[in-house]
Amino acid sequence: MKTFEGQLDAGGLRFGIVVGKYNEFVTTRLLAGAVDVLTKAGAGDQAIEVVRVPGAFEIPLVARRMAQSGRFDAVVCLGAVIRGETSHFEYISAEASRGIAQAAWESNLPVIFGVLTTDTVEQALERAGAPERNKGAEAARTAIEMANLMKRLQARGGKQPGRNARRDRGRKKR
Ligand code: INI
Repeated sequence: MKTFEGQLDAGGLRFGIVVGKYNEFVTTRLLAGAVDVLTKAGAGDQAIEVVRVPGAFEIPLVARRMAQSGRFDAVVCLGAVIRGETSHFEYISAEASRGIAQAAWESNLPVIFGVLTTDTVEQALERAGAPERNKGAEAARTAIEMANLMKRLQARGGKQPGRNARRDRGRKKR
């Protein structure tokens, strides 16, 4: 039986990070956690590019653009959506998660969900603290593992779905 798994070695890999500025007191900690993991795993400073967006709702558009640029091996999405008094929370968190997943599908690249969705500020801070509980650090580890896994699967050969696989599905081959 053959088993494929991605290693936690970021050497030679390039990463895009999209981070929301909303609830910045949380997202700066997520960003620090992610950069720390990437750097310690061997990613050079030049191999990491950070783009700041207003809030979690804006993350998918930029994540997709970065993922489709061909300049990265994975894109890490970081944000903090904290439940308030209104249903705004539901819309933003649903769109962020759906859009991030879609960005991965449409670009055929790992686009990692590192967006906190919590009821309280305390819960958000708890998940943006120490490295072992930091959602940004976790997302970065996932990005490294997935980038390496995708490279392995690519090296194994076989037909890779194109960037526009979803659009092309059902189209007649000429
Ligand atoms: N954006 C967040 O990232 N987190 C939140 O908790 C949040 N809340 O609660 O409103 C939030 N709102 C802004 C949103 O992401 C967009 O930037 C805004 O709606 C403009 O499109």
